[in-house]
Amino acid sequence: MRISSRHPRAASLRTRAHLTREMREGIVAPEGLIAHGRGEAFDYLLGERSSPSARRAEQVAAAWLRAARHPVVSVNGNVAALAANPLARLVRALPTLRTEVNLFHRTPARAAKIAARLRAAGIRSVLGVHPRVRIPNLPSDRALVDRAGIAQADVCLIPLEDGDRTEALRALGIRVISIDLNPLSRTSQQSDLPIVDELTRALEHITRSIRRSKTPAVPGHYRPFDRSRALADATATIERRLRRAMGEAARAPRLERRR
Ligand code: PTJ
Repeated sequence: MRISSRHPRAASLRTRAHLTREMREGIVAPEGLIAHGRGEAFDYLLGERSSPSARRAEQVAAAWLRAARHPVVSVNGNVAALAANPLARLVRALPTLRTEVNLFHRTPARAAKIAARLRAAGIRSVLGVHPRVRIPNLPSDRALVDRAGIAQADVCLIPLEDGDRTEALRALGIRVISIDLNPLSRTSQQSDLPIVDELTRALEHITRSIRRSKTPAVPGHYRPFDRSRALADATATIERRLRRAMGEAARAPRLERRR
């Protein structure tokens, strides 16, 4: 399908078409399309831009990743399809960051395809294709982790995650940084550092902040972060935008009914 660049939602339509192709290729799970729709709805409510509060969270995330001894980013089908290149730039900016494929709807073939996609983007070492360790008390395949990756992580960046695993990672003492446009999701609510922003924007901001940092990080020293404030800021943004839209709707002239 040809998408006219004059269409007011051309970028959104292109992303949808891309994800649909990636679903047919076996990178994205069918459920990933639904997850994307949910994300888009929240991005719409948040104004489709990174709020000052999200930008602050992204700066602290950069500092935490730099301060970590074993930072790991967890990658699912949607993340590989939407952000393989931004992820590769992040890994180049922070070579200690390990990349691990971790899937909810796991098949060996899908894990291998996603790893190949990440390698093609320039990430040389991709973990999680043959995971041998299980996170305790987690029934889904997301419990399967790599011995050299999440199994020894101290800070884990988890974009588009589910709440159960966020809780399970925290129970292991891992600091969790989430990227999720829904401030009400269990992931955002459970995360140590919830970034309520769109995936590709968030990754670019974290990478930029890492590149700009001048002083070396002190391993194991983490800047404090007010997670409740970050979540309250995001819900306040949504509330403000909805109130404004309701005011505008009330002031708009009614269309005359044709008889
Ligand atoms: O590839 P798999 O098999 O691991 O499956 C991945 C999905 C995404 C299908 C799986 O993790 C899932 O079902 O996720 P959920 O529970 O739907 O959660 C996804 C969350 O990500 C939702 O809260 C969305 O609002 C959010 N989200 C979706 N797209 C984006 C996003 N957040 C930031 N940026 C996005 N582009």
